[in-house]
Amino acid sequence: MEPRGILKAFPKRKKMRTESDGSGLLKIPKKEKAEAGEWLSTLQVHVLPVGIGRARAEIFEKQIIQHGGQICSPKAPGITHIVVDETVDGERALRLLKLPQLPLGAQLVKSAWLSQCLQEQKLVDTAGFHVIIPNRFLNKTDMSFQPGPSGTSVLSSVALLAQSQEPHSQLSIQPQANSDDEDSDEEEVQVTPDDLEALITGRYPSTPEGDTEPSLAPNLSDKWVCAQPSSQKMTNHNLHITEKLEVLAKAYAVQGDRWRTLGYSKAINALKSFPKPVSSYQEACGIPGIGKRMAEKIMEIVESGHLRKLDHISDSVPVLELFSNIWGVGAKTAQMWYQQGFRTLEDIQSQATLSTQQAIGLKHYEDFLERIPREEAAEIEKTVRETAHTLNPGLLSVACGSYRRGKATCGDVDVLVTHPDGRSHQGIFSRLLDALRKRGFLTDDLVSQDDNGQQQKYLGVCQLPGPGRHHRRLDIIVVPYSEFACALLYFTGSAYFNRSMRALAKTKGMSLSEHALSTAIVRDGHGVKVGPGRALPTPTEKDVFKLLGLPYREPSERDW
Ligand code: DCP
Ligand code: MG
Ligand code: MN
Repeated sequence: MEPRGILKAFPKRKKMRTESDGSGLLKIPKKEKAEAGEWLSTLQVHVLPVGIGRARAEIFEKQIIQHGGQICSPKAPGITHIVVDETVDGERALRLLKLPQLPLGAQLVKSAWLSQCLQEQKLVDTAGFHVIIPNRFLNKTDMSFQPGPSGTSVLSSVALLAQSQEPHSQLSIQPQANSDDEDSDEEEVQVTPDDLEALITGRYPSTPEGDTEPSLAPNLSDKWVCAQPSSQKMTNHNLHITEKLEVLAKAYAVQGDRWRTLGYSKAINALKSFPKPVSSYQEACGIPGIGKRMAEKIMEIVESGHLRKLDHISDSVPVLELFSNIWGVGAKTAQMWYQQGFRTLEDIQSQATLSTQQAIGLKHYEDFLERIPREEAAEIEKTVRETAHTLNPGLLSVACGSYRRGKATCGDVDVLVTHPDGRSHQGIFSRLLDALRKRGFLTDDLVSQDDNGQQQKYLGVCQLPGPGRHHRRLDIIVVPYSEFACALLYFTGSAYFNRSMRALAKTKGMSLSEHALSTAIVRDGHGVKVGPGRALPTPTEKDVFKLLGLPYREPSERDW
């Protein structure tokens, strides 16, 4: 097996300069001093990650801190706002927060409020963003924070309340200061509100700049990945730079620093699509998505062929990457294991507590890291198809994902199953899996998901018969024929292509999912969906492209 990424890039580790801080992580930027930009300084916020997702919650928290606010526990005295996902109602929020009632002085608000604040770079009125709490959960002395019929804001009084109290610094998550750090990361990554928006809404613009204008511009093809054939992917004129930045990005990723990972990814994408090798500092700064600190790093590589920062990557990084490569293990678990003193897969095998999925991931560690030759992927798809045909010869089975995009090797095999009569797909899911198990083809199950509308999804492990066969990751989805085209489009990807297409749909007042392309989506003033819209008839993928005003792209041209 070919080792991946950091393992390969860093055969020998040098000692990390900032190791003494004991965190084992890359340096953390100094907290910016109080400035005019601290427009959230009156806030003490708790962000409930449920529904929002850990990544977004962390970005919210960092933004709050960056703009002078504080992050606190839900029970902290002086808490001003508890931010929850749109899908979480008041009662559930309190249950999840383990609060008997809303704390005195606190408001329970939807995350859209925070998004809006960050987007507008100011404290936005919470009116219209409150989460309704049943009366019995309200703090009796504090009924005022329930949105009144007039919808008037109580924000200013909350702000005053917060100001009148001592800061609860022990509760806030402050980035650690690193006083002797002359090479601080401040401003190194440029993450704009557009990036936040991209993360928040899943809208991902094709340009590194983050052109999110909802225009139907004639130069559509310049702006959207989904409008361009991937064969026209530009040559990367800055490979010598991006390959180094990618190592850093990966290091941040395995350390769970999604913020910097995002910033670096953005710069990398910008460099990759820049039409010439970057040769000056001014030129680098002029590229949208690249700030001064990043430009300095770029110039260091251009001028010296090296990036000193790479010499100071924590010793933990290759180990974290080793652990993160176990299927089902994320940055959090990897870090926990590192902190518990584990350094090798043998340590994990013998001492770590593993979930069922992680145990399967560990068992097939090497196999899962290896890409599947296209021919073998075809055999796997054929096995699924033939087994499906023993249940019903009319079933349609298509290998999607990277296979359908024509790649020479695939990370896994993604098989879509449906039936053209529109109903015979029903009940097939479990029968198909049973039949595949009976043949000894499926060896392990990772996820069986039944609750995605009418679609069912299975993630597991298979092995073709005969000697020397590896265990391979297999994904199967069973979908109703009415959703075939959108499911096929989704499952063919790439993921980046999908994000672009969904974002484009949104700008046209439509919504694209693995189920349907819908129109007349009703959104409130904050871009939050309030009505489901009407599913448009899309018998084929071509119809989806057409309805979005896009030229049709063959699967091989969607390989962004
Ligand atoms: N997908 C998506 N968004 C994600 C993950 C997946 O839209 N976050 C869609 C697009 C992918 C398809 O599902 O192409 C299959 O997912 P895979 O993870 O199997 O990705 P690929 O098949 O594209 O690549 P690989 O060769 O790594 O399997
Ligand atoms: Mg795949
Ligand atoms: Mn897959």
